[in-house]
Amino acid sequence: DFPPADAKYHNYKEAMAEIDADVAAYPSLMSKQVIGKSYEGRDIIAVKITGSAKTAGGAGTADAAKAPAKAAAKPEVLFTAHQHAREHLTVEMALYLLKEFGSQYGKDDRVTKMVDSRVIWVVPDLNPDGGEYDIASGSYRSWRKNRQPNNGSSSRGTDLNRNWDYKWGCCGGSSGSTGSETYRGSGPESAPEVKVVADFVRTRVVGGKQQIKAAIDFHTYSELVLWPFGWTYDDTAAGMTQDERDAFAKVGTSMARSNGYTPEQSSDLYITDGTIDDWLWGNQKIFAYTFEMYPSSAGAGGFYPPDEVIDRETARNRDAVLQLLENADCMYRSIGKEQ
Ligand code: 0X9
Ligand code: CA
Ligand code: ZN
Repeated sequence: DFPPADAKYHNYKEAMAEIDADVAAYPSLMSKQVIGKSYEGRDIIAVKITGSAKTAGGAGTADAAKAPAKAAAKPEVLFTAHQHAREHLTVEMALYLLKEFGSQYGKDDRVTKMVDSRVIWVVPDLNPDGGEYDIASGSYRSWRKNRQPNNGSSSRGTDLNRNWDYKWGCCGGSSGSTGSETYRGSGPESAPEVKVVADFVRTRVVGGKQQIKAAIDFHTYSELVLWPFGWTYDDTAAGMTQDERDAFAKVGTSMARSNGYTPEQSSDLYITDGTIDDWLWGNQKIFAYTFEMYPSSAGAGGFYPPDEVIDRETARNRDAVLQLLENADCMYRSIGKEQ
């Protein structure tokens, strides 16, 4: 388990219990679904959050009554956490979002409006096996990958954030060696955890249209707001027009102003291939960001900041998350090109 000094962090069982308690406390807003299983058989779950209030053009409005088939669907937004085992603060971020959306609904205007007008998906733990392995001995192991064995190797694990099916292994931003911290796996989506979440995202294509419009994948650390692409240094490329890049940068920079992070294209950090945000954008046209949370440096706690910072460092992203939700219906509005 977590060392006693960090007992406020939630291990897998505690996180699941907390989520069940939130769903039980706010049954009209939240529901939980098991979207699949990790390599070792742990449930990977998604929590759906949305209010019942009618929104413009939605079911129940005059427009909808006249043409029910054309009732506007609520834009959907996805928040994911814990691809990397040792980045435990990201699970706390997901738990914070559930608590905040549940407890502030009907109290805070921005939260109420977004919960009513969006469908919010939270996948709080993409790598439960790695997370549990990292804390199992009672002292941190600095584990990053999942816990899947590799054929012909004694080294376990795939880096989930190099295993997504977009330009997988294309560009020197991952490794083909099983022992590497950035091992990309034997093929795209070879990690069951990535397959489960990618399949879930694909189920949100309804009538040929991806319902999820925007996303944040939480990591630690460095205090960054990152946008695609990671596979190329170029700002624009096949699959990224100037307007798309500008909308990414505009909303990303504005989110970063609110939390004090540094905004940049993900390849400004280093080249990566097979990451979730490149796949969500390149394959699904979802405006996907990566947040690297607290701290800013290794010296300030690295992957293991003390549990005393959890409340402050999760609430720090409240405004940024609301900003993404508010922009999700039309990201191009941010650059004055509503379409
Ligand atoms: O290397 C990663 O996967 C991320 N950093 S971490 O320290 N959390 O491992 C950064 C990924 C940046 N690139 C993209 N988001 N594409
Ligand atoms: Ca402590
Ligand atoms: Zn990470």
